[in-house]
Amino acid sequence: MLFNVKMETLPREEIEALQTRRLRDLCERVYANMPFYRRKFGDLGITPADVKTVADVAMLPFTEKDDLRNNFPYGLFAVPRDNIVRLQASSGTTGKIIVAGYTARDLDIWAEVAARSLSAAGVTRSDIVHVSYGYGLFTGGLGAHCGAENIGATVVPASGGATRRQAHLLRDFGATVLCCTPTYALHMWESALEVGIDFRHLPLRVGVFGAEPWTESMRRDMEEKMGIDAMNIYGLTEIMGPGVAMECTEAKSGLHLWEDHFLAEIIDPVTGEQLPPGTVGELVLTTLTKEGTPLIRYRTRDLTSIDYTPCACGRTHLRIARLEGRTDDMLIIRGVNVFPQQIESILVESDGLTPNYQIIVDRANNLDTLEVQVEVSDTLFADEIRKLQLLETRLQKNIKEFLGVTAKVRLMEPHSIPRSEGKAKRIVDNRLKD
Ligand code: DLL
Repeated sequence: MLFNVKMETLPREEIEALQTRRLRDLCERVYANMPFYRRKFGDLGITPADVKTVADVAMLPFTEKDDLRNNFPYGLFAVPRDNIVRLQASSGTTGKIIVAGYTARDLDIWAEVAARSLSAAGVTRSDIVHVSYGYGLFTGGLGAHCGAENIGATVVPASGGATRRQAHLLRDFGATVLCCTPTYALHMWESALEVGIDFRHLPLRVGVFGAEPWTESMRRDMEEKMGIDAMNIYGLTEIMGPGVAMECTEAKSGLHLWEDHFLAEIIDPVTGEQLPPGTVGELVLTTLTKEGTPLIRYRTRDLTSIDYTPCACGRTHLRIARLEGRTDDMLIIRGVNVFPQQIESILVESDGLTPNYQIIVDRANNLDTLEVQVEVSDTLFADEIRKLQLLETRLQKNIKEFLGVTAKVRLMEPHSIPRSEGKAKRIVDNRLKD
C-alpha cells in the first residue's frame, strides 16, 4: 500500500528537479543561519550560488559525527531555539551523545516518511501496531509511533522492557504488527514461548525490524519461527529517526529511501569519491527539507549500495541494499577485516544454533584472538557431546574458509548470553582495555 501515491511514484526527472530546488534552498538556509556551514563553504571557496543542480552536491563539504559532537548541544541548530519543539538524542555504540532538534514541520515530515515506511511494510489503518522500540531520547519508539498513528492504525506504545508482560500484551490486544529491533523480537519470541505463547498462533503478521544490522538468513529464520513477514526499516537520529528508508512487501529486496526528503550518495570511505550505483560504500545523506538540524553530506558510516532500477511495487524512489554494517564496527583481526554480520551469516546457516551470539576479541602474546560464543538450541544441548564438538569444529573451519581468520568457536548453554531490549551488543573488544 502506498501512503502518498503522488510523491512515492514521482517520475525520476521530477524527483531530480525537486531535489535540485530543495538542495539550493538548503544551501541558502544553512549558509545564512549556521556559522559552521558558512565556514565550511568558505574553506572550499564556494557559496550557495555555485550549486546549480542536484549533481553539484559533490562539491559540498562533508559533515562528520565528530562535527556533531564538537558542536554539542546546540551549535548545529539552524533555527531559533523557540522554534524547536522536540529534542531526540543518541549515544550510539561509539560513546558520546549527539542531539537532533525538530521544528513542528520536521515532526510532520517525520510522521509522513514513517507512515510511508510502515505502509510499504503492509501496515494499514486496520492494524494493531505494538511498538517495543524504546520511547524516549532514542528515536525508535516515537518514530514508529507517529508513523502508525498517521496511518490511522491502533498503536500500543509498549516501549522496551518487561518482556514477558509484552508477550501477554501482544496476545491480549491481538497485535498484528510488531515494531522493535530484530534481536529484541527474538528475545520476546523466546520469552513468549516460556509462558506458553506461540507467535505463530497469534494474529501477528508483520515485523518492522531495524536500528541494528541483521541478515537475510535471520529474516528467514524469524519469518518461519514467528509466522510473519519480517521487514527491514532504516534510519538514524542525525537525519530523522526510523523511516529514512524501508523495504516494500512486493520486492522485499532493498529499502526505498525517501528521496524527496533525503539525498543519498555512496562514497569510498577512504578517498571520499562518489561511487557508481551497485557499488558498496559509505552512505552519505543530505537532509533536503529539515529545518531544525539540517545536515549536508552527512557521513553515516553505514555500508550499502544504491539501486535505481524500477521496483515491482511502483515506487520510484531509489533502493539501498540491506545495510552491511558500519565502517566503524569493522574488526581488524591480525590484519584481516571482519564484520560481525559475516560471522552471523555463517552461524545462522547451521541447524541447532540460536541467533544469540557474541564475538570476543582479545590479545594474547601480542596476537589478536577471536572467540565466537553462540548459544545452541535446547534440543541440540540435550544431544551427545561428540555432536557438539563436531559442530564447533565445522564452524571454525567455515569461518577460516570464508573470512580467512582463525576463530575459536564456543557453543554455549541456551539462555547464557545476555539479552538486550534495544540494540544487541555483539562485540566485546578486550584489546581496548588497559
Ligand atoms: O537506530 C533509528 C531507528 C530506530 C532505525 C528504529 C530503525 C528502527 P540511531 O540510534 O541513531 O537511530 O542509530 C542509527 O543504527 O546509522 C545504523 O548503523 C543502524 N541501523 C539503523 N537501522 C538499521 C538497519 C536508529 N535496518 C544507526 N539495518 C544507523 C542496519 C541499522 N543498521
